[in-house]
Amino acid sequence: MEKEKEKEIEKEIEKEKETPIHQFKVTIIGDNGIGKTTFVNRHIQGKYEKTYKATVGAELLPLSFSTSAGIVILNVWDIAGGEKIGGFRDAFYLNSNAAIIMFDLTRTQTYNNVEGWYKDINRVCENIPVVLLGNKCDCLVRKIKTEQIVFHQKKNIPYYDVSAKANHNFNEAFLSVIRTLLNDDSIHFTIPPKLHTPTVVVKK
Ligand SMILES: Nc1nc2c(ncn2[C@@H]2O[C@H](COP(=O)(O)OP(=O)(O)OP(=O)(O)O)[C@@H](O)[C@H]2O)c(=O)[nH]1
Ligand SMILES: [Mg+2]
Repeated sequence: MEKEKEKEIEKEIEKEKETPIHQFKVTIIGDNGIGKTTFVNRHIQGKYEKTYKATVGAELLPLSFSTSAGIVILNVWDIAGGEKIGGFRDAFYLNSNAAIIMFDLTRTQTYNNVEGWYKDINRVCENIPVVLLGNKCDCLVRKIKTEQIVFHQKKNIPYYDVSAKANHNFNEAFLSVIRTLLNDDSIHFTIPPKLHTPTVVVKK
């Protein structure tokens, strides 16, 4: 009996050894107060903040995903949007493998600034893969209509309406980042990421 158990443990260890582990650095940027910190912290590994506390400088949040291509660890650098584009952020951008650019669907100016953020990160990380997210789609005061969002079409990058509060398209957004990073559109989650309970519902 003991021997059987030992064998089973050995098998498990072997299986784990065979599971590939991929690690990437992902930087999330966009104006202040658009929900970057709230969004990345929906993943249960992250801490959960209910009140708005502006990020100071940058915070690193390692998020782990179980996928058909193995374990994918995204070291997400959540960068404060408060100060003007350029300047202190360059050091945080260095060696990013992908970027998430976010804007706030309830504030038009945050969408108008997307181009600036795109240029800013491309200055440091040339031709970096980017996924564009429009956050707060749970809000009834949505100011930017779907047909007005065209930046992703110009750049040929993925776009998702998301809501950090409703967990809306969280999985889709990160799966898109992972697929882009591993250059494989067939990748899927083998275990869905554990997320904090949504606090609002998105009306379809
Ligand atoms: N309704 C709604 N509010 C949200 C959503 N996501 C974030 N918020 C709110 O927006 C505010 C700002 O969120 P943060 O995540 O701190 O914004 P940030 O982009 O990290 O801001 P900086 O750190 O200053 O760059 C907070 O009050 C959040 O509760 C969402 O999906 N829906
Ligand atoms: Mg923040």
